[in-house]
Amino acid sequence: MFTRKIQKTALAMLISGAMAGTAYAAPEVLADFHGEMGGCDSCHVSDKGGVTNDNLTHENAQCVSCHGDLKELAAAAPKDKVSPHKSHLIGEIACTSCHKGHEKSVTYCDACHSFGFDMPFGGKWERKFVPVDADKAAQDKAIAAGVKETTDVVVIGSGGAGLAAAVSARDAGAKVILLEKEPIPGGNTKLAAGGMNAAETKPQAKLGIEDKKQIMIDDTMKGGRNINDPELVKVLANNSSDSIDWLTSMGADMTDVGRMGGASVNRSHRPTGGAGVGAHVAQVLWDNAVKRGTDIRLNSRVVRILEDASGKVTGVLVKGEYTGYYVIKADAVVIAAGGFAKNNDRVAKYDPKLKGFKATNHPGATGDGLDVALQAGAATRDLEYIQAHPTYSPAGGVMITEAVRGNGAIVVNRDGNRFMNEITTRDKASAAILQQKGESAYLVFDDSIRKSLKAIEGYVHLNIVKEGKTIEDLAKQLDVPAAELAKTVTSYNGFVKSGKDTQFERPNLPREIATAPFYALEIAPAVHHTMGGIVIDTQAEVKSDKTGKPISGLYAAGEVTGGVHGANRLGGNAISDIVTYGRIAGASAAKYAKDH
Ligand code: FAD
Ligand code: MEZ
Repeated sequence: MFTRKIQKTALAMLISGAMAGTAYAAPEVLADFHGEMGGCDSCHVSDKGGVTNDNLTHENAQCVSCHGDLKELAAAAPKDKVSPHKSHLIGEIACTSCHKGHEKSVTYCDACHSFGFDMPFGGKWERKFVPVDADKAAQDKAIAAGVKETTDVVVIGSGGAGLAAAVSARDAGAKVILLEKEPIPGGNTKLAAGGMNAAETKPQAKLGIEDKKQIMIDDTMKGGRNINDPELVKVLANNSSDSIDWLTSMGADMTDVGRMGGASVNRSHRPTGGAGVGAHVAQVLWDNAVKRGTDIRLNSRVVRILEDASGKVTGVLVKGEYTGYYVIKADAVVIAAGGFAKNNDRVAKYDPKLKGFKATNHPGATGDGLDVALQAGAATRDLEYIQAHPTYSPAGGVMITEAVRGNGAIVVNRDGNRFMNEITTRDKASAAILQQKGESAYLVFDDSIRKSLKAIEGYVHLNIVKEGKTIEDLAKQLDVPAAELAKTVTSYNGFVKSGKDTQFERPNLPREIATAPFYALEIAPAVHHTMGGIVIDTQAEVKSDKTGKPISGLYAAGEVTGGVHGANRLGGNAISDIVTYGRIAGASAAKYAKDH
């Protein structure tokens, strides 16, 4: 192994060589630089003829052996700056996710944010969407070459739905290969901030919250404008508290319970102190999938689902980023590839009003899952229903969780006035914001709200939150009329005291905005969730477009499916969906594999 000592020596040689006037070509990419130090062996096992797997396991171990692991690098970073090595991402982040050997390095963070890190040998973040069938001749050739590996169940996607499916399929005794196209696991799930909806749970009981599964069903149907599949909604609500118990039994902390838009009661579960739910749930599922021996492959894109002449699923065609195309034979396949909100061309095709909108999503949310399902003959529904999240921060490139409003923040326009019930459903909130001057607004809160929700610390850390000692001071920084903003806050605090918002009928009024300092940040709607997708039944079986019956061996769960959320998803219902239907899909796929 290339040790830290050798690295230091090589660096010293390079520096002293340069000082002694030795001519080295200026390194363009990391490989040039490492080539000077130790040749190909400093990164690769050269006698194996290149990389050994798409996770680049050996290559990443070399980086760590010289430079230290993420934790060590993060600990060494200056405390007052955003560190690229300290992030909300899950799993063991591979160095090669950002530091590329033979091409320009890029910070993965730039997919959402723009920190302007000084990346050695760095280039600009660019990502062009490549359709799954772009390379048909090479794909056909790989299929003709035959099966490379065999397993019981293939899971497509390492978000919450995929990881839950992998865990439950492993628990049912299946051999599982999980394929993830991105270098970083966790999909949109790792970004989820606000909570996971569940009714009649132990944490609710402990907090004295009275809820009923039937009320969760009614809220979900109403929020979805009653076009949801009612059977899928029943399974969602009726299994939601079991799903909280399941996560808890694997080590999750889901004890904080707050309110999301469109919910009649507090049922959005998250870790203590209101920390982000997604990174926590995804990490717990990841750890449990790893512990159970799931074969997880990153940089591995599924480009086709393979079927026999009768239409029964036989496996998948994978494109390994470094190893190329290969076929995995599998009895059952679970599609858990997420939605397509990050693919604006596709979003605009279904909803032209959203053309050019920013998105809150991770870069892999491009709709591959739908494409491979459509090729396999799956039925789809509700694709035209695409949700904008009302509070995205254009400055930070992040979604500001609804939980900030749930815990008491108000939304004001450039005149300093409220203009809506802050915790109405997202379709209504987004439409109201777009009607304001500048098509954006300000989220205003105080220090007691900040203290109630750990997620807010992330926004402060990103430097996107303005702070004022008084409301008037805050107004000045926002360039909003100070007297008007003060009047708005005083009147809102009156509603909190009386327990009734006579202006906009906001149903939850948790606390006054009265504890200095006061905070605000600019927010605007951004594409957030794609409600439509593959048609499934309550066992997560994928329905055929032709026959309306299940396609043998094909299952789907999570944002890639349609029907659970109808025309408009309620905040907190997606994490509930992916955990419950991920578990069901994994168990169904494992059972099918056993029986066939
Ligand atoms: P994802 O988590 O997106 O995972 C899908 C994975 O499949 C991705 O990693 C993707 O790269 C991979 N993939 C795609 N195509 C392929 C392919 N061809 N081959 C291999 N892999 C592939 N919901 C809530 O309920 N509560 C919240 O608080 C909440 N907050 C959110 C905050 C943000 C910023 C965002 C973006 C969403 C939030 N949501 C929330 C929504 C929720 O996070 C998602 O709907 C949910 O996590 C989707 O889970 P999933 O497993 O279906 O997909
Ligand atoms: O469900 C969501 O998308 C959600 C709760 C987002 C958020 O505002 O935190």
